Amino acid sequence: MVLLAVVLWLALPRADAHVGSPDVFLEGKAGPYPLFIAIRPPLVIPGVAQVEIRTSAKDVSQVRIVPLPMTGAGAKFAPTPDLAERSKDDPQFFTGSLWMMTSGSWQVRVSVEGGQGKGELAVPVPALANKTERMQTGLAILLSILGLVLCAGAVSIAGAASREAKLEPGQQPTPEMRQRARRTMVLTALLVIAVLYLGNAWWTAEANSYGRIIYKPLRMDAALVGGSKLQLTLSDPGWLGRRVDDFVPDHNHLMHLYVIRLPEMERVWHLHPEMTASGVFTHDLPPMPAGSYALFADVVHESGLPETMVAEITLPAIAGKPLSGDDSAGSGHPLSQADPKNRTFVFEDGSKMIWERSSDTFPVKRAHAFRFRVEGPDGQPVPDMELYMGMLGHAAFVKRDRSVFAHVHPTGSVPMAALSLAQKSEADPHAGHHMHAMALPSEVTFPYGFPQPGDYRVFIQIRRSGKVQTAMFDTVVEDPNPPSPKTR
Ligand SMILES: [Cu+2]
Repeated sequence: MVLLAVVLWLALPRADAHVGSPDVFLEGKAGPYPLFIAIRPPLVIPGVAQVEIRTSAKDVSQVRIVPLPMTGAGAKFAPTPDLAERSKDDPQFFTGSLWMMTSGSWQVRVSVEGGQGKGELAVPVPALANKTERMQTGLAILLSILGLVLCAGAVSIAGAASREAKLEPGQQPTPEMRQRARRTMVLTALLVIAVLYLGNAWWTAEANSYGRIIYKPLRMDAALVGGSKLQLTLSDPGWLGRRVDDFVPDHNHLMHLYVIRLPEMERVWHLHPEMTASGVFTHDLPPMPAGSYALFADVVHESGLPETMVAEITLPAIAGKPLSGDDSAGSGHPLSQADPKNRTFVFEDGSKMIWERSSDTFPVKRAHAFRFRVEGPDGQPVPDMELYMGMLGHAAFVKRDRSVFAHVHPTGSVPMAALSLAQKSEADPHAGHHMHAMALPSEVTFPYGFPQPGDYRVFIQIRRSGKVQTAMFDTVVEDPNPPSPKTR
């Protein structure tokens, strides 16, 4: 019977605000203190989020953390913050864990005290129940055996009681007594089955009601209309009630769409469809070759909850309109020629982007500042970097099998729209990242951590002298404990 329950607790497919990348990475400032924050939200709600905070400031005396809903009354009344624990090995590294009690759009408020006074930074964290925890197989087998023993025991105790309870010591039961005992045992067995059946029904009802809060991303259906117009229709597959038209602009666009050519991922487009009807986004496609394309569309709800919708479309050759506005395109080598050791991407104009990394592979889940440097054909740092949609760069980390997609900025994996919602009190949440000076640095960093082992392609976009340039790199993310046959 416990086995039945185990079958009911099926793990559902994972889905996240990005795709397959639930952890939140943020680089920002709490007042004068620069922080690099990684938050790993729980996979089940209620559950515990793990918080890691690194600061480059040496004079931090304490760090406090507290979870709050992003919007509504709950956002105004903060409970008492917890003290984050300072690492014994590294005095600039703090960790903590926080309970997230309900599903939805949350923030973690980080307060720092130190030699330069106080500072605060709010980190948006989508808390989404992503799955039902599955019972461990060993435990399930053990409980099943114990359950069977218990049921058999109940039946045999009832039989023995009805057969022998009235016997004097030493006497043998009569055939009628044995007959009655058999009847009792049959009745008891029926009763036990009835109890198990009702218990199972109750369990199923509980599991189903939890199933309703398990996060399901918005559905996106892609179609080609009128020869060259892409139409994306959003619908809610049923998850806690959610609108398909309550989006807020994230660096001036309601939707950021990555179009990646399949299967080789050698072409990429970063487009910005407009909402032309409730839940319907359209865009005039640029010239594109016939083929299959993966679509990853980022939006941010009014509540600050970010979502990435996924679709695939097969297109004929599109004559299309030239790219305009913030739209951009890039091309590189096909995946079949991927070289994870290659750290240099050469642009058409002879300038290069260099991925500054100390090894060819990365450990899974480790928070890391990914650094890319741009140099001219002469090997000198380029002097003409510009902001592209308010950012020094845009990165997309995509696993080859497409089970991971994360659109990351120099501030981190949190969409700017959600970040500014969380820092309502501050005038400019990303002050440190908007460079006011004329010359921008010729390198860009992205805080991120690969969520799963596997082969990844990384797309980096920058803008120089009015032109967007796209670099492509490949890397391998290693599994520190590959699954052994013993642990499943
Ligand atoms: Cu971006």
